[in-house]
Amino acid sequence: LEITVVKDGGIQSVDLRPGVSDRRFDGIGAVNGGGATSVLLKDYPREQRDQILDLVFAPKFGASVSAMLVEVPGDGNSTQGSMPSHRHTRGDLEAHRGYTWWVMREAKRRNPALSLDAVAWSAPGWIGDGEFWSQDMADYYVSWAQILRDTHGLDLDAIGCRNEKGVSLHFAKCLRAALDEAGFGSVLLHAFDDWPADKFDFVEELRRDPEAVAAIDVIGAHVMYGTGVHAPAEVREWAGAMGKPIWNTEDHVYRSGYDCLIGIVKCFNENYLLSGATKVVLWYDVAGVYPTEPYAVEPAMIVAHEPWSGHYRVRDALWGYAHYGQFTELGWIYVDGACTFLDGGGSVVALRSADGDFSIVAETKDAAAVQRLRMHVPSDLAQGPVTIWRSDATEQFQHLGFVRIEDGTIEIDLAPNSVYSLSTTSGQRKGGFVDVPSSTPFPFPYRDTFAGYDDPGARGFLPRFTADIAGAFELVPAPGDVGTCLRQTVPAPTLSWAPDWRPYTIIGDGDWGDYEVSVSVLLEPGEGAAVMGRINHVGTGYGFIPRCYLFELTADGTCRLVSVNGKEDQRELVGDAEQRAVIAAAAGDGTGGERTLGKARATDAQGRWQRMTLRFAGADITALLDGEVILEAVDTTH
Ligand code: 147
Repeated sequence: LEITVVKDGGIQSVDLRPGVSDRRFDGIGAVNGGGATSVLLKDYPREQRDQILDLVFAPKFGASVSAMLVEVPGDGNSTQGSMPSHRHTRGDLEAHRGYTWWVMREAKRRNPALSLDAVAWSAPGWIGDGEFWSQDMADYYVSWAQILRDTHGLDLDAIGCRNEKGVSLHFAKCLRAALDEAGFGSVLLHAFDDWPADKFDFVEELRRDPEAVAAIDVIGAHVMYGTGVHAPAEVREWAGAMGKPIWNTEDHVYRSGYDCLIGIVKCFNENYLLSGATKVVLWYDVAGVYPTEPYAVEPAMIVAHEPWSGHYRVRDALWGYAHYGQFTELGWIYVDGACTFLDGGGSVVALRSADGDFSIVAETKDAAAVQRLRMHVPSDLAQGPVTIWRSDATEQFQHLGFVRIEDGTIEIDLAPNSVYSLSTTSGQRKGGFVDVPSSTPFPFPYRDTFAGYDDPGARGFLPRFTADIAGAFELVPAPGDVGTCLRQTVPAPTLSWAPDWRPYTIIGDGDWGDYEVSVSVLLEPGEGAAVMGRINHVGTGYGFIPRCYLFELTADGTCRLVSVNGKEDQRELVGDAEQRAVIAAAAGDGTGGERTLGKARATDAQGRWQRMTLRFAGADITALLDGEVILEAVDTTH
């Protein structure tokens, strides 16, 4: 391969001739999950739901991503919330539970070429009797992929071992064997999708283990953009020689406005230039979560907090994906002679199709002045007009027009802090919808009796507008044949990605102050239930102890009024194994910042429906049981 970077009179040249080491492009895209990120998306009116999905997945329309990575639901909290498992218990197997199947079907229906990748954050507690790296987990993955294939008609392209929880070569071998045996021989296995600075260290151990080398097809790692930690040269050389691509299975661009757009392009370019990563997915696609939940806005391309109104908002970020997504296809080849950093700040990545189309994506985030770029186009590439699309701080994803290739050369001036996509392909457009409903608050008063939920459709047995933070609150027939009720269906603590606390689900508006919330509950022996209110915090993403008031009733008749004060410092503690253990311990003792404001006894607490109510009026916090005040407190914490 010859890289020609000619500097003459301030012009930088790139050469589109193919080189011998040019790698296959495996896609750009986003993660769905790693948090219950689509929980409110499923509840949108069909029209707006379709619009949002079109904006992310439809080819040549919006972001037009080529790769999707989903969380394999595992009942445990995985940042914002939890997604219900297809196997709550060893004997359980449910092919329609949850909304991940639905969102994958919708994505793939819009773009049949979309690549589907999956990995688990959490897993049900029965797995491996508490050990994630187990045959149970390999079988769990396979049963999930079978449902995806056999019930939902979708083929997985790739799968990981576990999101960000260390290394087990033994597990990778088990999973490979289980996949092969079930007819998933062509599903690529990536490992180990971790993020600390030592995330590539396992490659050394891997190289000494031929069976593991055979099992793992792709070296996957997270978070390389802006960290200074890239795939080391030895890893790149070895992986290249072994024919194993390097993928960034989760990167982050936490920025607002246009800064996020250009950051995304820079992130994609730099992942290739610095790490040789041929697929990059960013966390995460659509913010179908409550604003009270962590990471509710910044990383997403679309903010969809309001299923009741249908209101949603497209962030500039989406057009960052579009600069790649509308100009490339899976299976294109990087043209290394035209992939480079720019002398005056910025970067260029070029890709070509098998039949001679090419696209160039450039960003000049760090440039101070205009730079002239000259591109040499060999005669075996398309010579047709080259379309140019640009984003800058003023206007995003704008069609500038066409340039001609003259004497095998194109020249273009790149303004600073701008993004350019050039291509011989056509059909790009800035898709969008004009009739997006305006924003309205959560309906008040609000009541749901869980009637009329006959079609599992997108919702997979979950009700409207609840967002499970941990556990799974599913629609089930109510005992005594009195319609439908909600039941928390996760029977044991999970192998949670975020340190475990207790199962809870939220609904409503975090800004409500004085109001009343009530729920009818039926307790069986040994059970308990609580109604929570003034929830203004549901954790940081690495711990999900809320800040709220909680009125709890257990089947033995114990009533408690509690103030829960989840610690703000959970986020700072992330990243250090020892500190993570401290958080886990704090949460695991069940106290997690809990302060009991009052205690009482109820008679007849089990075996009958009774109404639990929490009432807020300023500092007066009142708990009622079947309409009678049972506990009162004066407190101003929340
Ligand atoms: C990632 C998770 O995989 C996502 O589910 C989400 O929680 C995301 C939020 O930033 O983070 O996990 C990471 C945790 C810590 C780092 C990177 C990724 N880190 O400190 O670099």
